[in-house]
Amino acid sequence: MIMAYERTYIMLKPDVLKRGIMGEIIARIERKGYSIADIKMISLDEKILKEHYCHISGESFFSEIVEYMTSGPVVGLIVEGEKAVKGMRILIGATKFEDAVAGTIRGDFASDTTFNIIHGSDSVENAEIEIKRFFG
Ligand code: DGI
Repeated sequence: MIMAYERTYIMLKPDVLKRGIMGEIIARIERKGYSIADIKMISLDEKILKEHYCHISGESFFSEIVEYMTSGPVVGLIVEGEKAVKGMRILIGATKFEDAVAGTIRGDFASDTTFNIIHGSDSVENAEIEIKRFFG
């Protein structure tokens, strides 16, 4: 069987630490069979957010995203496993609050589209860019 072992960049947004749900989120990632290759707490600033979220930096809600994402530390993770990029996106769930179904991380924990608690890279190429951006 051809295996597609990948790594992806996952970021637990500030309310994960504030709400004390980091353990539960990481447990779900591990239960799916992925491994945590690296982890660190990071304080973001507007400059790095404009880079990371360049595709939405012109949107009306962007200032709210910056305010949220700088409201406390985030936890950056490198997650590895079979087709981890797509698999993590499925486990994370939809971007919009109303579309995130029960059983996904956002579906079970997010309180709003802005406060959607977790980020996951959307392609293998972006995963490498984001890992470099946040882990150096
Ligand atoms: O890859 P995603 O995080 O699922 O989605 P994205 O890259 O399109 O957007 C980045 C983040 O921006 C997303 O996690 C939450 C926020 N966002 C996206 N669309 C909206 C939004 N926030 C608000 N308030 N309203 C939106 O329509």
